[in-house]
Amino acid sequence: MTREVKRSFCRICNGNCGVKITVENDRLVDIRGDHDDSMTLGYACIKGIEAVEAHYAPDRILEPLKRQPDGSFAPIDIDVALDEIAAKLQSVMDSDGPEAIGVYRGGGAFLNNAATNVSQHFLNAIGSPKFYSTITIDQSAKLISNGRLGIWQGGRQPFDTCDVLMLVGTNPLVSIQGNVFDVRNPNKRMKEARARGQKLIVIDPRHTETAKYADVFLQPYPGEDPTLMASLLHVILREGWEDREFCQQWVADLDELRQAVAPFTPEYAGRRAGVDAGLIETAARVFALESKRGFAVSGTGPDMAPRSNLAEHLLECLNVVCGRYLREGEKVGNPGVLQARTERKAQVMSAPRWWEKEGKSRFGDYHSLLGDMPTGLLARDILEPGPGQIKAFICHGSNLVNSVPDQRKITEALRSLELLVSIEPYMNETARLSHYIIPPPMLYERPDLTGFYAETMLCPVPYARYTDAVVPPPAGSKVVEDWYPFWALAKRLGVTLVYEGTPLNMDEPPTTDELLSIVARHCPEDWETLKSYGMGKLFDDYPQYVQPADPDASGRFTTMPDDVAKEVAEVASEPISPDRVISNGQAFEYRLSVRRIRETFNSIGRNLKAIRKRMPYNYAYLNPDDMRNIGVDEGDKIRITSDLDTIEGVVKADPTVRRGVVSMTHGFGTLPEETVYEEHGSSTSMLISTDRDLDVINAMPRMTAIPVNIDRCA
Ligand SMILES: Nc1nc2c(c(=O)[nH]1)N[C@H]1C(S)=C(S)[C@@H](COP(=O)(O)OP(=O)(O)OC[C@H]3O[C@@H](n4cnc5c(=O)[nH]c(N)nc54)[C@H](O)[C@@H]3O)O[C@H]1N2
Ligand SMILES: Nc1nc2c(c(=O)[nH]1)N[C@H]1C(S)=C(S)[C@@H](COP(=O)(O)OP(=O)(O)OC[C@H]3O[C@@H](n4cnc5c(=O)[nH]c(N)nc54)[C@H](O)[C@@H]3O)O[C@H]1N2
Ligand code: SF4
Ligand SMILES: [Mo]
Repeated sequence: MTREVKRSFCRICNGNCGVKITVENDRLVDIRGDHDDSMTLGYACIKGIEAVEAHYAPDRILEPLKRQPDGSFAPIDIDVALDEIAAKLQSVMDSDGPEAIGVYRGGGAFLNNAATNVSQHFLNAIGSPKFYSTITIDQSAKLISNGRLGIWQGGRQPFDTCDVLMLVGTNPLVSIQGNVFDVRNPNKRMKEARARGQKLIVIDPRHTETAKYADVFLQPYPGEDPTLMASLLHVILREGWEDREFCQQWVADLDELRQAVAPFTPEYAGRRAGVDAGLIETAARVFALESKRGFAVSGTGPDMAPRSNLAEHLLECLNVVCGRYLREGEKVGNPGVLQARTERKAQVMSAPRWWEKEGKSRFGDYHSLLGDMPTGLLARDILEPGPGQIKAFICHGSNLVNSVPDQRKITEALRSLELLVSIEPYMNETARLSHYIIPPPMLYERPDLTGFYAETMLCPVPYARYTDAVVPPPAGSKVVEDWYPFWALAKRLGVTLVYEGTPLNMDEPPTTDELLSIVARHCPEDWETLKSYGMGKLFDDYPQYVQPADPDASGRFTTMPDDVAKEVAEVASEPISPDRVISNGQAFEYRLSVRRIRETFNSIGRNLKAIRKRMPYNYAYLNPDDMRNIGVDEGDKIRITSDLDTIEGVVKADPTVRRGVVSMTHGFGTLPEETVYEEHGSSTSMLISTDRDLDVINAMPRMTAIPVNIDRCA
């Protein structure tokens, strides 16, 4: 028997925690946080530690499968499968054009550097615009806010130089969201930041793990961030706490902003959002007057609520009016290691409004956003006949049935496809609807890099690390790397795959290492040198400083363009009914609020025994006072009903949840007609319509602040 300890890093989420892995006879036997990792300092969460079970779970797929007429799956040789898939794609293209072929990039693809963009390269090669991903059901409000407001080219002030952070609807101590916090061992970084004197303002309907450290905590109803952000701006501009010099130079329309937020007094916003008006004043004071550096930033809370684009816009206006950006001569936190550096100048790029120049969706006044079609309309794009209807679809690393809102509709759409291919390691509900399943190696079975996607945003320092595969795939398995089906299909269709700008040789497949070396082509050191740093490297010998503005720099932030002004006015004219929400003509007493849990990553982890022992299903977390009102005890089963559908949940008493809110995570449940709560949990996506309540531009569905009623199951 051989037994050795190897080092690598986890890639289940963006944390990239360094790990020490015990390997016996080419099998993982133990994973733990690596205290010698200079970035993550020994941190690893339960998902990372339980990755051993994930690699050898009974529902893992180890060879390509084809669905049979009776619904069962039979093994198929990979080349035969790819021949059949290519033939079908060709016939769909011949009859309906390339736009009848779509792909989806899910979380499983994002955390795999060699394959992150390959599905998009494939669509480019065949000439189809039908690229869908999780982005437009996540935080694409941030892109729209940049697109309408403008972008400061110097970037954000680095985390460790901030004396204040305002975190709105994000819980980085659990979600490990790098764009809002330093998540390299987040608990430790939090304590360090507190010791440095960094102030923390948290706005969340739940008194979260992160909120426990807050100096100022606002606990609003979900869905009231536009009101709250407008009110914070109201106070700052009323008191003259804005950075006047910065605004004079870089903001085109401060008076329009001042006028637009005038109705949003703290008393009004407080009444509407259910928070104390005095706390709104305090939050504004701590952020704008008592601190000089730092930023306001959000997570999925505001970005999944109704009017997410407006919430995000007004939130970023806080940073604009306070001038909270890096200035000329200051050092950029992470200029990027793997990605090409961008020019950092102390000036504004005027609102680019990319979508106005991009393709439109087939439905309504919605657009693709930097190449991403709105996932809120994916089911319609599959179901509704007409030119451009999607007939064949490749799902890369996503559990669409559980993750796309409006579960019944997306399930119906996937079932109607002429061809559905899943590149997926598990027999989950989406795989079960597929005609072909192509299983890839799991994370410790392939070489990889720390994340290059949005690296300057997600990692606070310029760091990169390579890992080799730690173990081979299980003996006898026939898995292929995630990128391979795309290369092999392109070859069969007679097109060249242009990979990150580099046309690939279509005679011989590349190796994953070759692809990773293309990904790393901008690294200041060569590929072999980068690989040789076993524990990775902090590339701090190559600093970047913000350059002066161009002498004729004419870009300005636009805080109140007409579309934003119209949305603000609409919010101001809405009737206030804090404890009763009217949605599509019906009255509701509660709002379902989105949240992450430590034990699962979207739908990943539900299949593991160790996880289910701790988290048997997705609980409905309720405030004990509300439980008394409804007449339920902990452990009772309730029905949660929105204007679309009903799901079940088992109640967990949670005094950290504000009254009027039920806090529940997504990613549980299975096919709608098969769901047994005790076995699968339930899918909150069933409660979300994609036929109505979509936000402007990106068709973002209402995924939090969902009006619901609750009653006890008999
Ligand atoms: N363990 C774990 N980590 C994850 C994931 C996971 O599933 N599990 N998912 C990953 C993914 S895909 C993403 S996108 C990120 C998301 O990362 P985060 O955005 O940090 O996700 P959450 O931890 O759910 O934090 C969202 C917070 O918003 C609050 N909230 C809900 N509705 C509202 C609202 O209307 N307004 C305000 N102000 N707050 C609201 C919730 O109470 C919750 O505390 O996490 C990633 N990390
Ligand atoms: N109701 C509701 N819906 C939501 C959300 C919500 O908060 N509430 N959150 C939304 C957000 S922010 C996101 S990002 C999406 C996430 O949506 P998805 O990306 O669909 O999330 P997962 O369910 O984690 O699916 C990832 C899949 O990738 C597979 N996988 C893991 N590793 C690999 C790999 O190496 N290769 C391949 N090919 N596959 C792999 C996993 O087995 C899993 O099936 O969900 C969105 N949907
Ligand atoms: S936080 Fe957990 S899931 Fe994320 S990288 Fe670290 S160990 Fe993996
Ligand atoms: Mo996400």
